[in-house]
Amino acid sequence: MAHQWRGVIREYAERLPVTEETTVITLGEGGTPLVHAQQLSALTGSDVYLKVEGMNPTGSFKDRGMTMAMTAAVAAGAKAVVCASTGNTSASAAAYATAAGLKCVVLVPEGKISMGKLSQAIAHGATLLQVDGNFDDCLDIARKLGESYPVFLVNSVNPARIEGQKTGAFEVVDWLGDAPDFHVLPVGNAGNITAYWKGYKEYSAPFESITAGTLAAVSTRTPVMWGFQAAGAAPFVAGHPITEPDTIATAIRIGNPASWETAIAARDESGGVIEAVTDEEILSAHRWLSAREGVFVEPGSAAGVAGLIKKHAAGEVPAGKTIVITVTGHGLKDPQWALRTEDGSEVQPVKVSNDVVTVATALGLEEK
Ligand code: AN7
Repeated sequence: MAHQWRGVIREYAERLPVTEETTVITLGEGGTPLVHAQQLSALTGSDVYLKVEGMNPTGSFKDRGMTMAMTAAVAAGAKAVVCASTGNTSASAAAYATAAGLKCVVLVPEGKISMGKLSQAIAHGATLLQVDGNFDDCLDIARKLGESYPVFLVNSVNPARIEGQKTGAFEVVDWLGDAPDFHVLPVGNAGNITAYWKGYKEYSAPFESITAGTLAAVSTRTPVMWGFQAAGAAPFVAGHPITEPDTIATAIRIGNPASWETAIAARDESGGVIEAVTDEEILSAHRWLSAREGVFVEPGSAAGVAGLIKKHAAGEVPAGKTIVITVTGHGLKDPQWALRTEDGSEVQPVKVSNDVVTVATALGLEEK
């Protein structure tokens, strides 16, 4: 019989800090498709898969962490939650706070979040404040609010978020039967690279199960982690925080990542890299995904694919490997980019009169 996915907490309860008594706040997140990317596989000679996180309830990977953070907020007796966000965290926090019956405050950088994400936060009834500053300024304020005021912080500095997000790695291994050789993903605030690495490490070690005793490791290995930042917002490449991050990929327009040390650890322990891709490379990968793979993502989500294509061009992608790329958020979050052609002009749909012959002519079709 078909199995209804129960959300990441119930699916992975034993590996998360919850008990049977925990009140679980879920919208059914996780269980997202691992799509075989035919054209990227043909390009590289490796088996390339896309973990399509846009299929989560609010359209991004943030939901995996938010189910845990909101569950923790309820357990702590919180009445209100707060987050800073480039957009996706706020959309997710607003939805999960609604499901939990909590008030939600979101701080976003003025003018720098996409309309889809802004609309989600408003739709779910969050109190949204546009701060005259960037994401890093917003996070600074959110942390201070969490410390000194009666609001519960649900940014990824809250360890519950990382716990939830590590389930992405579990799903990849459960689906492939082992860890991939490489895991590629965009890096912004660096919570996700931290979480995936944690998940992969946990799955590669024996596990003390409460119900079943000591279980063997699920995977035989851990992947090499490859993270990619936008060139104008690449503090890990610079080696220090950036005060004025800038990129069209607003999701990852972050100059001072909160999970700095754990991201460096993921990179170094896995023998991986964190490198930069330009906005042009991001938009080109965005176009590749939609036009060649059939997967529509938001620009920031394409940074990992841009990185793989760039490294392939440099001769640095080995053939015959298994490569998973997390594409982090849905294309409908920020759809305007698809309507720009490669030379930067706007796509204009062709207008025709209401008549089959005119339409056939416009299509270059001849009558059979
Ligand atoms: C689509 O929503 O930081 O490196 O406030 O929305 O874990 O931060 C979003 C980040 C990648 C980077 N892709 O992940 C926020 C926020 C998308 C994103 C990232 C984000 P992290």
